[in-house]
Amino acid sequence: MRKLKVSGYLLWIVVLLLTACAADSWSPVAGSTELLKDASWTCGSGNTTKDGALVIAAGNEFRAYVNIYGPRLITQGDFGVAVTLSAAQENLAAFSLVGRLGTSAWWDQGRKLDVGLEEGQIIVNYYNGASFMPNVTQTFAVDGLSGKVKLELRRVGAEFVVFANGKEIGRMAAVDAFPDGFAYFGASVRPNNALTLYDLTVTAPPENTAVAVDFSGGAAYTPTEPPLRTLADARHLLVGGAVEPQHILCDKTYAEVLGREFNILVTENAFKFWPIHPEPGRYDFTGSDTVVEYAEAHDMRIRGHTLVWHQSTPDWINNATFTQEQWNEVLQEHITTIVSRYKGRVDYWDVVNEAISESGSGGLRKTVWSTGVGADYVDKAFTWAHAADPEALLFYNDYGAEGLNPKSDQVYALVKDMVARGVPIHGVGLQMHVAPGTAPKPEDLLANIQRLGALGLQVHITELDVRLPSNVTESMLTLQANLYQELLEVCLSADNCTAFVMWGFTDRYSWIPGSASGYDHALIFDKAYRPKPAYFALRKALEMKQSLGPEDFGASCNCAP
Ligand code: 9MR
Repeated sequence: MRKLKVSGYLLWIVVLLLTACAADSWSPVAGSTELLKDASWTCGSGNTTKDGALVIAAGNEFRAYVNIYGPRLITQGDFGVAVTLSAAQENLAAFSLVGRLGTSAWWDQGRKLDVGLEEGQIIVNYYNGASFMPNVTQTFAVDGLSGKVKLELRRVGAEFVVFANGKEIGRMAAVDAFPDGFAYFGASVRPNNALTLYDLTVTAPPENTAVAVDFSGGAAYTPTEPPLRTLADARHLLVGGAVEPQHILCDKTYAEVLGREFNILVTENAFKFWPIHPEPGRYDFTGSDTVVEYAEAHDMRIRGHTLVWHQSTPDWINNATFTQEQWNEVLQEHITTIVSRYKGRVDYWDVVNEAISESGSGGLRKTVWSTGVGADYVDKAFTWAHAADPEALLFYNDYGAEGLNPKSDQVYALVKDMVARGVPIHGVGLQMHVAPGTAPKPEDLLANIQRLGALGLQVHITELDVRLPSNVTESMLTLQANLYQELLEVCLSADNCTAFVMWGFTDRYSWIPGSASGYDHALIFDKAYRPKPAYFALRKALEMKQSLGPEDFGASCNCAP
């Protein structure tokens, strides 16, 4: 009898142990304990480390931080994310799993799940991309939360299960936060709060081997031989893309593809007034130096974009009440300082950008520069830039003036007049932000390039991208490839078309989704750095033995959808 009682107890102990083991049978996924050590957390983000912990702080604005350069979580089946964190608890501080990046704003069309602390409780917020307010919020009251808190969120079937300090504290319906099968890691921090992360691990039940941490960040670049730049060199052409310093510093694949494939780059934003000259008398060359040094290390030519533009100006310019003399001083000093610093290093400058009025019939656009400096500000800008670096080639750059139309006639008239008056101008940049169906006819593009050539001017295609609907199809990618090829063939067929530059090179980073809603996929590498049909189309154009002549264009046009 006594024996039976003892074995009964034993059985209970075994059952209890088994239950406990089952609850804890979730274990860290291979490599995931290294997650927080990845250099991407601090690269260019403003995050810091303190005693081995990562500190993600907000300034005086809400901070929605996403580690886009870092490892990603592959969200297949049941998985968990476990963190140890601390923060001021009255104010939101959460770790985030970002299933889709926002486009024009952090929340816009994004998907994000936040799990963190607010007002002494655990909070789960889900943003579905429709607004900056969460569309699902659930709070879990837990007694005595203080100091370091261990939080874990597990997706188990159709539910999220939330644990605090090792205990389950509640459940909620699992929202569709990861439609693409992966998530970036990040954090949401309210103003003046900071989230400290001590550890971060991905967990999974033993039966699920699909959940993983992808340390490649989703990059799948395999080089094609020879690189595009080798083919371009053979045709005496510069081929390149617009770049951002932070991507060069933080995204290894980006830096690899850029230097390998292209022989020229242009700064997408680093030389603009706002980042480079944010306050009177204060210049910040951090970004521009990064780009210039990278280009030099990779034997690439450099386009400096842009010295004078009415956009991306800081408030001290936007709200200035200078006299005309002061405006002249400010612009001359700005141009002289920047061009002198990069004398002999930046080969081409977009001195003035988009000065012709929108309609194409009204002459110069009314801007702070035309009203402040005066109607002759374009001439002055070129003259000041030339004085600072007489060897640099100086360009006027604009959009919508690629083919033959009223705006390109205006650009032509402007630069013809400048040439006639001896203003130091050497070229015209044709931006070329197009879609299949909106591109200039090849024969018009060629005629425009040639009439500029007759003035002794070079032409650069400066900002080419071919946007497609977000829900892209194979046939659209083929249309895109045809258009890329056709535009390059036109450039190759005109002696004075010396550079073919795209506004980026990978769909991973492009201004299109953020500004042309419903469009994406505009460049020649996809988001994983896989070359697209457009990449191979450019190779094809470069590999053709002979340039096409004017008679080859015009008979057919690939530009219709
Ligand atoms: O792509 C650029 C984007 O990141 C900036 O926010 C924006 C404002 O500075 O400028 C974009 O680049 C523009 C370029 O400087 C001039 N031509 C049009 C480009 C696309 O808007």
